[in-house]
Amino acid sequence: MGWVGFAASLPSCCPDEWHAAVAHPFVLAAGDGSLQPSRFHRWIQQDRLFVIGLRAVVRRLLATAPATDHGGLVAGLAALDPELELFTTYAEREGIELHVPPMPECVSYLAFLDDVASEGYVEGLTAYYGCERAYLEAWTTVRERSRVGGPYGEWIGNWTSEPFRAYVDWLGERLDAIAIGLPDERLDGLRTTFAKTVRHEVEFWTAAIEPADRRPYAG
Ligand code: MP5
Repeated sequence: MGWVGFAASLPSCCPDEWHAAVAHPFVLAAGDGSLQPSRFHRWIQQDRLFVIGLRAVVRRLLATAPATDHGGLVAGLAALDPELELFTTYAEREGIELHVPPMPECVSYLAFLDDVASEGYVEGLTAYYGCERAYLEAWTTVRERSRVGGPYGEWIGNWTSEPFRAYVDWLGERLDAIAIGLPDERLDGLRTTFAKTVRHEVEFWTAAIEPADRRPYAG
């Protein structure tokens, strides 16, 4: 067996959380088209707010990034503009209200990412990598099962595109390049950060699929 890089090894350090995130009932139901539109709309509202917050997190990462990582992160930041457009045009088309307050799970996930980014670049990069890798893998899983032209196809396409996969792989390479020089205790801390990130992903999906009547704040 070949050498497995640090980034690639991270999911196997928290297998239960990872499985819960990448095979979450929300994303599986979105993939086979059985997800109720009201649940999907709720997630659209919240994920848009998440992406807006994520922009600020990436800017914070950029402030401490080594020169080698600037160009890639700037490109990643720029890719969020068309993604936000996709949210807006979809919401207009489907009549989804975008002026809603963020759900607590959105607020706490963003606060976590911001805290981690303020600890240091490699910590922030680990969490950002976990956030993006979880989306890539979750939507890739459902892509394989989804009906062509299902109701949520454009979203599946957004997070399974070749450029997106290449970006997530690049983040992993940058993480590996730094991790190789770190002591074991520090690597253990990064594994914990990754696992916490994945737990936030699970909580976000779960909050989006829970019945709206139990969660009045999301509109
Ligand atoms: C992503 C996302 C992926 N949109 N929402 C959550 C809750 N986690 C991860 O990030 P991006 O920047 O949209 O690819």
